[in-house]
Amino acid sequence: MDTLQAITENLKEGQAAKVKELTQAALDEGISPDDVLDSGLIAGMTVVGKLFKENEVFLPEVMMSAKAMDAGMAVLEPLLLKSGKHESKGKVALGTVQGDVHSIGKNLVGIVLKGAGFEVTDLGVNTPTQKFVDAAQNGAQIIGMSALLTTTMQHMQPVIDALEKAGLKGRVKTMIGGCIVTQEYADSIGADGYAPDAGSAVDKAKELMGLA
Ligand code: B1M
Repeated sequence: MDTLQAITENLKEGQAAKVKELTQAALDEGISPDDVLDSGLIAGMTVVGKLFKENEVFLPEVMMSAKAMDAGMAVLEPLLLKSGKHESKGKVALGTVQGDVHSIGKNLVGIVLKGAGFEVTDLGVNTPTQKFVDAAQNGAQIIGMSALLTTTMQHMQPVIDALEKAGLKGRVKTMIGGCIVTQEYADSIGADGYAPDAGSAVDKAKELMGLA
């Protein structure tokens, strides 16, 4: 088994300390941070998601895997941020919508946006509509919303409506994402942008700031 496979396997087993150690080992072997992320950590979480859907693993195991993912991400974060020390490309406020506590994708998008030179404010998870509006009033140029549940994606539209009501819709752009969100859904609720993954979120944010 190579190191990336070992990361995937240990993430599946929820072995946080081992995932952390193997993430460092993969970097020491010369594997790029992007490959460790995609082919080690995200690959592992994808397997966990599939097993969860098929009722082969349950919530406690998924939570252990999420902790292991965080442990690996903590090793990668400084490297993913490295390229971001230039002048600000814009201010992004990022939150997981109300009722939703999934944080991993949102955190990853935040790290990659920071790495690309954006100033990112993390609004956290289970974020009420007003908190997004406050962030926009406090200078955020892009409001980013993440949702992973079909039941919580419905909280995205009220944020867009509230921004409009506060007279901010023209000045502030909205970007949405999460594994159940689609471009069609973004269009249907009047979001300015949608991104299927963290890399595309950077491209979309640049486009929304008129930098692309
Ligand atoms: Co939950 N969960 N979960 N879960 N969970 C999913 C999302 C699910 C698809 C699993 C399944 O059934 N296969 C399913 C949702 C089904 C649906 O609604 N259609 C589900 C469910 C049902 C639930 C609960 C309801 C289970 C229960 O209680 N019975 C519950 C809900 C809790 C709540 O939020 N109120 C729940 C709980 C949890 C845990 C707490 C155990 C844990 C989260 C821990 C944490 O985040 N700290 C968890 C996890 C880990 C998952 C899975 C397995 C993995 C999610 C993840 O982190 N993926 C997930 C199954 C899956 O996705 N395959 C599942 C890795 C991450 C890098 O990807 O988040 O998609 P992702 O982010 C990507 C893109 O989507 C995109 O970029 C990211 C990076 O590439 N992106 C954006 C995300 N946000 C973006 C924002 C942007 C742009 C791009 O712009 C702003």
